[in-house]
Amino acid sequence: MKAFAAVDLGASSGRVMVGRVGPARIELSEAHRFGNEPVRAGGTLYWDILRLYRGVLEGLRKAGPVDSIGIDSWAVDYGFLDASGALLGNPVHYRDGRTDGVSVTVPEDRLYQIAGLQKLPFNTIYQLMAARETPQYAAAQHLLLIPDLLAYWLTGELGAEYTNASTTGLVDVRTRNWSSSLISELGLRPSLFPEVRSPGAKIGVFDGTPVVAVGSHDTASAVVGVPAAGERFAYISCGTWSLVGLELDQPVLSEASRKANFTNEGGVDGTIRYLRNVMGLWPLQEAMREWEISDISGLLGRAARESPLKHVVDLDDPVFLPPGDMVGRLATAAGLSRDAEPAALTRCILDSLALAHHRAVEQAQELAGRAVDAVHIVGGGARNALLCQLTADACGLPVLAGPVEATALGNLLVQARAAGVIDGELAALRAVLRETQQIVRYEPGGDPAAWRAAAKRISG
Ligand code: LFR
Repeated sequence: MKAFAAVDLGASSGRVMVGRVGPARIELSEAHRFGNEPVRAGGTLYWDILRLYRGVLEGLRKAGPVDSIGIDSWAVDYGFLDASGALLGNPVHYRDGRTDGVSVTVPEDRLYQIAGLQKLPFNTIYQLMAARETPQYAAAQHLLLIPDLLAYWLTGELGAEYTNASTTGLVDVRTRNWSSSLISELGLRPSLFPEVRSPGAKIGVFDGTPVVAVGSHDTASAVVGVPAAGERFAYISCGTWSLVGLELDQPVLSEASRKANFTNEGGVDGTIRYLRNVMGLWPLQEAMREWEISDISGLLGRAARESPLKHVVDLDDPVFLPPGDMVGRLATAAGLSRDAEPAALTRCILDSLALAHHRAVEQAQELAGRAVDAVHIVGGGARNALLCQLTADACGLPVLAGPVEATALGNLLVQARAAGVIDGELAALRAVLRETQQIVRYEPGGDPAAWRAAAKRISG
């Protein structure tokens, strides 16, 4: 058995996990967990990047000796380095309003043909359009996405890990490299973008320990951590976001796919993560923060007793994207009073999320021409039995829930393979998960006609 450290940064906390891995075994333990609280300063919402880096260092110290280190985080956000390698300002949070109303000169359909990405206002491409005129941009020599920035601080090596680079909107989905022509056409400097590296490549050394590229986009690692056999499955990586889709060999770049806002993000081993961002548990997390409720199991227990599908909202509506007054926005959309019972609003969120899951699972199958037999839910949402059951009911398909720690497991498995502990393709990595992880099966039930009627209510 060898030991590996997975640094996994999420929107609300960061962790360093240690995995002890053998050819058919993986044991996981948490070395350190630390908060990730964004800071609003001078009207801009920032990540507290040095606090995160301190958490990483502390976590690696607590993890003890390991054979390698891999880093993943959320996507799209970046820091600029100047010519001396110093960070130019704090990375801006993707939920900041600086991209509101920002557009690009290149038509959307051509962008889709090049990068294959869904249009999300916070994609790096739009953030760069907002940043292009700033003194920081003028002084910048390098752009590093968050995991690459942390890896740079650990090792001194510059680079852009492929799965995460694919979320910028500036990587060509076919060549899997930066599209210099698009970058120039947008009036950006191609020299800002460091060489692309693949999951499994060695980045450098920190304190004598190799740092290895993994699927550094957390969702890419989570998809590695889906314990599926075969290919007839959909996945939902469910946490702050629900990333809902399929694993494909080739991108789907049709006009119908673009209009349905499906993305073709780069996956580990050259796969395509064909998915859509669904609002996920973010509205519930925000509402709980506003209600000052921390006992989620009590709240879910009460929500389970509420009448089903009474109030539903379209969670794909970008109105729910930014932080602040989530309860008010949800209540207005649901036709509920602002002081509605938290259980009633929670039920509304979960019914609506299950509907949004179903819509994305359906559309992904249609657009990619691939039918599925089951839906895997991984990540924190796999713990939410009510959501898993509602998703099974809405989709009319079995839901296989778990592992909760898919992202860390995906990160660790790619490192273990790079170290020669496990051999083979994604299927071999997933076989280890099926052997070792607890997976809970939810059979579809409920009233299919009621779900269809509710879906109609939100689609107008
Ligand atoms: C999930 C995630 C999503 C990405 C969003 C913003 O943590 O990485 O895949 O769209 O965060 O980066």
